[in-house]
Amino acid sequence: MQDKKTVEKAYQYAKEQYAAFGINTDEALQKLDKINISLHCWQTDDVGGFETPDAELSGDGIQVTGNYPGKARTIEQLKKDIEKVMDLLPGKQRLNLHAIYGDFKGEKVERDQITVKHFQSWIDWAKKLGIGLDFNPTCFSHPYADDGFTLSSKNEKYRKFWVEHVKRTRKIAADMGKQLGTPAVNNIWVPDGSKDVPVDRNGYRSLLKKSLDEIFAEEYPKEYLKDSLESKLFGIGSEAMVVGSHEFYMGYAVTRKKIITLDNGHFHPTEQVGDKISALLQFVDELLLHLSRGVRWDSDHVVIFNDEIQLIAQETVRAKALDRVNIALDYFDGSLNRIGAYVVGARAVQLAFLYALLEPTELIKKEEDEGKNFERLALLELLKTKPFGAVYDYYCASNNVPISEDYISEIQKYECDVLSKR
Ligand code: RNT
Ligand code: ZN
Repeated sequence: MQDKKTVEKAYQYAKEQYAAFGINTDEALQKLDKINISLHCWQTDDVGGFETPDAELSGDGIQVTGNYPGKARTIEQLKKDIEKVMDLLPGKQRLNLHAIYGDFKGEKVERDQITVKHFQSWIDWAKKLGIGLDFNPTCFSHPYADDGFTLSSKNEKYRKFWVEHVKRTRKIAADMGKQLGTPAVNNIWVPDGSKDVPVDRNGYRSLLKKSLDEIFAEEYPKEYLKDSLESKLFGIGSEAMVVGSHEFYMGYAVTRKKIITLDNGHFHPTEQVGDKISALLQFVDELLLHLSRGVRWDSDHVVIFNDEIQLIAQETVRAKALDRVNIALDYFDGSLNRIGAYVVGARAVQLAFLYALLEPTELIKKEEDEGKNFERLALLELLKTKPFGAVYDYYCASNNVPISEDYISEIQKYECDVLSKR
């Protein structure tokens, strides 16, 4: 068990260390506290959803591996899990729902028929917790997506079906935003693509553009709804071509004033998503981050405090863009305690943003502007061993959430008392 007095002492030391660089740790924590991470509901149940009891994925682009016991099988279980996660995190977070997580009460509701009534119990719950909601159409795990195309489908019946689905998700998200007093981001990701070399890339892309224009024909107030678009380089079953590539959505978002989603598992491994932030922010108002961890061909491992996440956080903070960058998690790993997966990932994101907020950027920039490259490198290296962990521990202590390794035993207890009984 961590002792609060020791944490306090370590914080005082850390405070002095950062003050020597002109950084005020209290102010950094105040800024960190304003960051609300949108927790993806789908790590609780391996992207199953509640359309039918015990819904299973139909293997069309989203694949989860692992069979760790205790996944959420009902809305009540999911809520309980998310509440537990939130209890183990300092600060206030949001919840990110997918359309297949509606409260359908055992009824079969087609995706082109969903309305806000299927999400009202979520909204009521979010209101009770004082949190915001975000939303996503689910254009996968469905027979009409089995051939690999949804919004860019050449089958007009299917294309229309998906257009209607996405239109409805925007309406529902706007309602969530209105009722909760914080805009809901509705993020559109479609798996559309082909396993082998197509010859009509152009045809598919013009269909996707047409569908999106139909979907966005209706305007909603910005205070209720924010629309975002997520690209991908390749996926399982779409190795040769993804219709919604980065260039496609970048062009679309810039011309239509939409938000670009950057999922850091969706780019070539040598590309740095952190580098894209200041580039895109010159042309779009906002970004949405889907923080993830790509490993070889998989884009969805649990986030850890690695170089990639650090650069993303640094570049957001350095660009003074915390109010223009929406932050969400996106990974699914069924091979470990799922509550643990959230807490490790969300804390890694908080640590990365804290690390960035504790950077004396102006000081380093001065060296950079004067061409003092050694001094810049030295400062960046020195920061790596400064006691930012002590600052984070103090943040946890002042939020009355488990400090440092104490969350491990809390999660073990939850597994024993709750998860193992499912
Ligand atoms: C898939 C995308 C997308 C999904 C979620 C479930 O590659 O990253 O964001 O993970 O919609
Ligand atoms: Zn994503």
